[in-house]
Amino acid sequence: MRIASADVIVTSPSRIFVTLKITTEDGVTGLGDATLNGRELAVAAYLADHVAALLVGKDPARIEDTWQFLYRSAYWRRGPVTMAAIAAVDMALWDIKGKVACLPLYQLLGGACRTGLRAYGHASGTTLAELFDSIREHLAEGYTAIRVQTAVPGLGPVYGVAAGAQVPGERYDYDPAQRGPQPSKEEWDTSAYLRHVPVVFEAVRDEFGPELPLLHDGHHRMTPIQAARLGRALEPFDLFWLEDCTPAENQDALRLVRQHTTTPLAIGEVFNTVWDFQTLIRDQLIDYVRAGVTHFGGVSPLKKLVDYAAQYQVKSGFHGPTDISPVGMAAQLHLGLAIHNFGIQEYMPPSAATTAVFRHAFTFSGGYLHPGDAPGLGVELDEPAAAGYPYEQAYLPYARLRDGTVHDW
Ligand code: EZ4
Ligand code: CO
Repeated sequence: MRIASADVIVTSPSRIFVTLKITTEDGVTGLGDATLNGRELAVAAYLADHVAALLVGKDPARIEDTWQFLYRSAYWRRGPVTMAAIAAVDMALWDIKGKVACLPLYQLLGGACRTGLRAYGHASGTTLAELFDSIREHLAEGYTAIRVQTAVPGLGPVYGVAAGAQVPGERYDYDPAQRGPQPSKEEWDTSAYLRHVPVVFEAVRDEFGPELPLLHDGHHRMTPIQAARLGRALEPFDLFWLEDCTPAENQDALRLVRQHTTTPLAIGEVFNTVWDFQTLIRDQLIDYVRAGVTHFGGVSPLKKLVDYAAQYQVKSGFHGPTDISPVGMAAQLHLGLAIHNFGIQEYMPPSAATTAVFRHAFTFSGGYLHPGDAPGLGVELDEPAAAGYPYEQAYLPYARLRDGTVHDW
């Protein structure tokens, strides 16, 4: 069996998704997610202009060899564009292998280690009352773990807080990218944030009790000593994790944070390879890896990462906002079901429009996700429906301090 074609589909139902479809000579198709929020067309061009022709005529069964060929033959390694492109190929080939074997991907990865994947949802509010309502809505939907983000007094819109009333059934949660030719500007003040977050968690614990697992995303905003201070201040409120407390480039920053706090630490949604995690895992500076299958080169390298992490009792917390398409989400749900050191899965339900384009076998019920038992990834792309949502430019916001200095968003 040989690969006959590789096509790139860009569609924008509720947000932009880039999908690779590989078709074999005997008509089996595999899907891969290549979505890179705010830089989608760069990955589409990488695939269409440089990778598609390299795949034609190759054996789709040789997943690891194809991965190594794309990673090493490009010479210029790593980076989000390259690794999202390779990820899409890897996922599509796993999808084909599963369909040929008539097995869901998790069976090829060793079979289920659990009955379902515990998910956490994103609660947010500009006021405590709004936040409490949002937490209650998530509990009513079945979530058993909740990420808590709020506005900061004195600042305008900030990361993680739903922008306003959402259309019921369309999207109930926060999608940071906004359509238009320019990224929107948000104001930021880390001192105001550090004063406010412990107040919020104390109020949430008072209202919801000690047992509900709570998470928080610092979104790369703090210096190491600021992160250490926040981690320590949050210890009485027993967080499941504090995520991305410092910018991702400097792995040693986490050493300083770790020396000061027992709040569990999660990092790495923007990481592209195991090398970004090497020191963090080996020196036991974190508790959860936040890599997502789409930005980490696919299922094959993510499996290697979690196997390495397992030696140090570090668990998975795969990145799962809606800028991972249903194809990418399905792929990492199969992996999460099959690994021993699964931690938790971030989940924002795809909108009705997205689900109509990407018909998926995975389910969310009673707070738990399951990839389903359809062969391969269990996602079918409705191409006519996808064509009804052409590309519309969108960018993530960015942040400036009060004096105008650009800050990590
Ligand atoms: O802001 O994926 O934990 N989740 C996150 C996400 C990121 C988006 C950026 O595209 O931090 O919501
Ligand atoms: Co995050």
